[in-house]
Amino acid sequence: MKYPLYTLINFPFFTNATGTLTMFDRKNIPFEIRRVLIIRNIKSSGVRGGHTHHATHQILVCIKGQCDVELDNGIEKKILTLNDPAQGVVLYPYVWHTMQNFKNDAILLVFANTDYNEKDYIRSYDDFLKFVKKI
Ligand code: T46
Repeated sequence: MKYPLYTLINFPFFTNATGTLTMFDRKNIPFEIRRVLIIRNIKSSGVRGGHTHHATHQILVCIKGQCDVELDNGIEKKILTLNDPAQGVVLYPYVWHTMQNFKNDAILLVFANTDYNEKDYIRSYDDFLKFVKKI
């Protein structure tokens, strides 16, 4: 396997009497950010993702509510529950990822290291399995 199945990043946070501030700084982000996405208004029965990328690295953070992310490198699978705005999961290329079981008006924040390009996506699971055999 060229990439790990996933990596978790713990971001620093600071709580005082009036609230909590979480810092996403370049010391903790292992790539240069080219895009930031927010995914919100997600139906609890919704399923997002269901694809992978040729080149894009991303960090997925559930900044409100909760969701499950299933990670699959064609050999190994892992389901992580995300519900901590100070914890991000790195989504590597050629790791199929699917987000579901959204709770409490979940909001996802995603950092990506590429410009948007639909050609970078693999949206067919069968194609994904063919690619992972080659890398
Ligand atoms: C991912 C997960 C974690 C754009 O126009 N620009 C963009 O930068 C992106 C990411 C998407 N779009 C358009 C393409 C689709 O018409 O927004 C629409 C929804 O995209 P998608 O169905 O890919 O959304 P998700 O939530 O399934 O996946 C997103 C990211 O696309 C993807 O990179 O890994 O979040």
